[in-house]
Amino acid sequence: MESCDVVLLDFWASVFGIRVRIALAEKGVNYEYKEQDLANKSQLLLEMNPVHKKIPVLIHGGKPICESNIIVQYIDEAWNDKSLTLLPSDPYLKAQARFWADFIDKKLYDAGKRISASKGEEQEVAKKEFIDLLRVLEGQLGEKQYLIGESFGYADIALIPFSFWFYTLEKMANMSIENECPKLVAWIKRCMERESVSKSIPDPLKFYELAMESLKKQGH
Ligand code: GS8
Repeated sequence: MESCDVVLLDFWASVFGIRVRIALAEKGVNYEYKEQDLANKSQLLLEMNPVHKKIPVLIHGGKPICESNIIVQYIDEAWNDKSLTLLPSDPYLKAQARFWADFIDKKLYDAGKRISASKGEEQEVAKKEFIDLLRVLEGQLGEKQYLIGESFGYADIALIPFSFWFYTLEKMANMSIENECPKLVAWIKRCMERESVSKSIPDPLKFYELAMESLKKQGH
């Protein structure tokens, strides 16, 4: 067999890696998945992403592309299929899709981490911040099927991997995201009906186990 032209350096529980897996599945790209040990980084990862030394990295024809949202945009252009584009072609809608993906990157990851890193009063504040962010995203969704319109795309791919955390955050902070943001949860269910999404997101219980293990290690 010819060696694979497309390789993904990833870590199974990474929300950023999940974005790339979804985009590749949407485009029907075959690739070799290489699980990385982030506590003991491979020579390949260090060579392919010498700046950030982080996964995900997509290697296409020997050349690396780094940063999940940039990788998703690359996939959209490199496997160009007019009937299936992840970014809208309209410049305004394209800018909107990028705006929301950027908002998710700047806010959601840290807000989620703050919930798991805190307790008591501090956790209550973190929880409120997180729900407020989800409400902003729910407002953008409005009555639409997807974040930027009626088709699944770039902004949805930026957000949907975070649903993998929800079970854990709900348990940790004793909350129900469905009660707080029912339309967003309906959107999650809609996205999960796509094979590209359901096959790319691992079982949320596995994330819970990982999170509990890491809290134990930190002596929580
Ligand atoms: C973030 C990647 C990242 O944080 C992106 O691709 O969008 N902005 C980047 N990757 C983490 C794993 S996921 O939590 C990572 O590789 N961490 C290793 C490290 O920090 O040493």
